[in-house]
Amino acid sequence: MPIAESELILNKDGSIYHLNLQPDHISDTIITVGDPDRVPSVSQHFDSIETQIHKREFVTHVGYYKGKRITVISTGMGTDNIDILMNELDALVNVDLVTREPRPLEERINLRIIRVGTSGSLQADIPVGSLLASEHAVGLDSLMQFYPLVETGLEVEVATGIQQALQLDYRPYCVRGSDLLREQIGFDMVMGNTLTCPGFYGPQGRVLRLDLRLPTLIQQFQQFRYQSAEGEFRLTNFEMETAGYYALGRMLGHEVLSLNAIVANRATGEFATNSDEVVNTLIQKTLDRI
Ligand code: R1P
Ligand code: URA
Repeated sequence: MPIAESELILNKDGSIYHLNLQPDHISDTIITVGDPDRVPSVSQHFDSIETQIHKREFVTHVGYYKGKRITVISTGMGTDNIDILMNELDALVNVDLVTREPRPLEERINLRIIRVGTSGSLQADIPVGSLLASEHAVGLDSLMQFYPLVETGLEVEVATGIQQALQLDYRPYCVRGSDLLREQIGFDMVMGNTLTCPGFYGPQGRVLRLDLRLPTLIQQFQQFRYQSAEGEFRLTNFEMETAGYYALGRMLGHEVLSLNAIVANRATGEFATNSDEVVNTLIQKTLDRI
């Protein structure tokens, strides 16, 4: 059955609705960033740029880095945008946009997707300026209320432990990212477990003028521990997309890694004075290792 026009929406030129891209814009390795202005910070290192396209917050440059074809795309903020990004990227490679039929299993393409983003550390021993690779992500957002994500026993136990510790009305979801990509690209970085929040202020425990429903949220996340056969699990950092990437990556069959430039430390109250430099170091390392 072809996918209906209302479900798989194409623009007049045949490009996919939000990303505004055609299948030949997609390389097998994709770097994603939140901030549209970070796309040129990545592509400035390319030997050549063959395509530049944008629509809304989705800015895309396609080019070559040391002979390797790379697509870099911005997503804006939040897992709602990651739902759009991951579904449309997957459709570009795994659905025939002319017949609107999903490709047969044996023709499916597995992408490698690497998020290069900023993040706030929860732990005093992970200072600003650190580079952190997310081993697991815990989603506090609602995206997985709408998909049948299968979690491992450990993931369910961690997520349930967090729900109980914070007395949340709902169970967060927990997903491990790509071990392969983490070992290849993040091998010398801090290994972390990332909390993906549906906001930057209240959901990350920031108080400006509004009181919080969970006033001790930061301390409870800092202190949360889960003992497993693999060792002690602790939560390390806050951001707003990783769990959505990891969950949709698992369900769609793509390898996904989230890399974090730590620009804030919520335990010490610091913000990096050189945040652009930290992000640029992460970009350079990522490009050299993919
Ligand atoms: C918040 O300032 C934004 O920064 C982080 C968060 O995940 C959120 O998107 O990532 P980016 O720097 O990639 O946008
Ligand atoms: N991005 C976030 O989501 N939180 C921070 O503290 C810093 C960057």
